[in-house]
Amino acid sequence: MTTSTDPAERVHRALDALRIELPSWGFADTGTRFGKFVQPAAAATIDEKIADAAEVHRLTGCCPTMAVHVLWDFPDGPGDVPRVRRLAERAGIQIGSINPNLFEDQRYKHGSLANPDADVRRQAVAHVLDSIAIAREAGSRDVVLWLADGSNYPGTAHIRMRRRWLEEALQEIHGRLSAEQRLLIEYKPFEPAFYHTDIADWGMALLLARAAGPQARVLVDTGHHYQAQNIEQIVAWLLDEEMLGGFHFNDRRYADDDLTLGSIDPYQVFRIFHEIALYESEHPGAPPPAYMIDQSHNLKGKIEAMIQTVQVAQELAARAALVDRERLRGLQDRAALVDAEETLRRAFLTDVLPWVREWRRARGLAEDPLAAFRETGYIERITRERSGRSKATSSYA
Ligand code: RM4
Ligand code: MN
Ligand code: MN
Repeated sequence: MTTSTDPAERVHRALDALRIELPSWGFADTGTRFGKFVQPAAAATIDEKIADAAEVHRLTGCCPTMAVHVLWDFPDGPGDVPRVRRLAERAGIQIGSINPNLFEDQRYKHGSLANPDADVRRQAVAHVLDSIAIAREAGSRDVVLWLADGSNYPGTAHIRMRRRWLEEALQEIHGRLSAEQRLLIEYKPFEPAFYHTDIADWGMALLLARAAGPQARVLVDTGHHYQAQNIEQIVAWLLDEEMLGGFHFNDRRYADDDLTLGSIDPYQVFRIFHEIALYESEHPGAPPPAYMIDQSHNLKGKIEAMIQTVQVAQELAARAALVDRERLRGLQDRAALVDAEETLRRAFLTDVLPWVREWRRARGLAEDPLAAFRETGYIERITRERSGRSKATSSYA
């Protein structure tokens, strides 16, 4: 298929197609297991998180949805959903993916959906079923499952039995999805479990998604890999299997650090976007993966960090759109190694900012969203409004 050679047009098209979901927990005070540095402007309620996410969307034009964490954002259960849904819509955004919480309750000490105790498994399933009901009520498509399940000491868990229990639970959960809903299964190699994790990598997540049913897909959190893992290859394989559901964007230097996307290895993010762009050019009409940010900044200003992350994603997706894929294909076939690599690298090194700015202007957006945010006085206003009032705990760390 022929692709435009005009770089501006390629960039504009890529940006038109890119939607990025913001995490509600990214606007709240979070920390590490050693402590929390609170920010007076941090959001404490779902109302405040919606206001902050809407502000990011207003400035960037590409973040129309906000992911929620059931326990932190709907502590009173489904009853609050219609109000929150209306609130989001009035603010110009929508409720995005729904994240059940299967890791905080004391009963999950030895796992949730893979717990050896059938009662605990039933309670965990019930929570996910409630979350599916919340998703339906909220008008959101994706339910994202991340499990802390695992064990800490060799010999203490029956690894294969836990897999069976997990499969059974996922099948039951899948059976409750409505036709337009999806179940996204997230993997993570370790932490909080330090000996074995029940869904430790993309292969396990893929097998479980297949066992769960046709509306289940794999979610790739970019921070949930070991140091040397080739994430773009995982992405390419999942695309090839039609099993890539979406992403949690962040970067990592050591483990699950939740650093800003592309702050450590922007080339990695570019290569991921390239694999997706390549696949999409070969499969026109294929549904795009859900792009979600999963970062909770302990030290950076939360809204600024989100705007910065969105910009990084846009710039790297724009660069990936510039790869001359037809030429690359020919070079690969001839094993023209240096020229093939240079084709990729040159696109990565292209300064796309002028075209990104042009795109923003053409869509009535601020050319420099971060500068525009600082001019609004929003942060000063919420700092005044929010400081001093007592904060309900609204996130995990
Ligand atoms: C995990 C994972 C999940 C997130 C939890 C709180 O590390 O990234 O996506 O929901 O943290
Ligand atoms: Mn995640
Ligand atoms: Mn994580």
